[in-house]
Amino acid sequence: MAKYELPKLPYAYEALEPHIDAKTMEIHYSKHHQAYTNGLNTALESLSSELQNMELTKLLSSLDKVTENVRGAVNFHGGGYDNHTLFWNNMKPNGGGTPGGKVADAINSVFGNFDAFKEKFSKDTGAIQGSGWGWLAYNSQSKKVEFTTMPNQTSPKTKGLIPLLGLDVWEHAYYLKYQNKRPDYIVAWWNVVNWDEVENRLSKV
Ligand code: MN3
Repeated sequence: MAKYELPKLPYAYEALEPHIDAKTMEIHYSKHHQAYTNGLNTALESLSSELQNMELTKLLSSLDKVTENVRGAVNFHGGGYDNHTLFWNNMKPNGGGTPGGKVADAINSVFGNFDAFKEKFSKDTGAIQGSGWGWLAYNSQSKKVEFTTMPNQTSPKTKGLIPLLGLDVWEHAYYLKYQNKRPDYIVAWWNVVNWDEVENRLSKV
């Protein structure tokens, strides 16, 4: 059985300062993401070899095939592993601004304009009760992008959606710097969004 490994962080812990502080990045990546990685590997041990060798995206969208006693663990740790991998890469130093290209077109056609999208994403992600994520995702049925929130570590892939841009609003993602002020973290986060990566993901759907 292949073991998942913590993927390399594409920049240094302090690279997203002042918007996301180095200590938060260090703990988030080296402790939390590592824990999801370990949890996924442990959960996989009790699966059939067919499921063990299934590509993670496919596994997350086929949770009904996973026996009930480990389904929750695969959903949580598999989602956590995948979500964070996407998250590190959909941020970069000196990011932010507004998207161009296909992403701009896709957002404008659904939300009207970028500001309306940003407002909805910020407000609804900020309003998640407890832990979860806000996502811009591609729906291959409607062939449009959509905004969705997901609880805990559940991946948008479990709903057949292709994640394009994710925002982690678990307290571990912001509490050291922003304490209870989740909306301030969200405002700051837009400054590190890597729109080139979002464009890259959309070009592959
Ligand atoms: Mn997290």
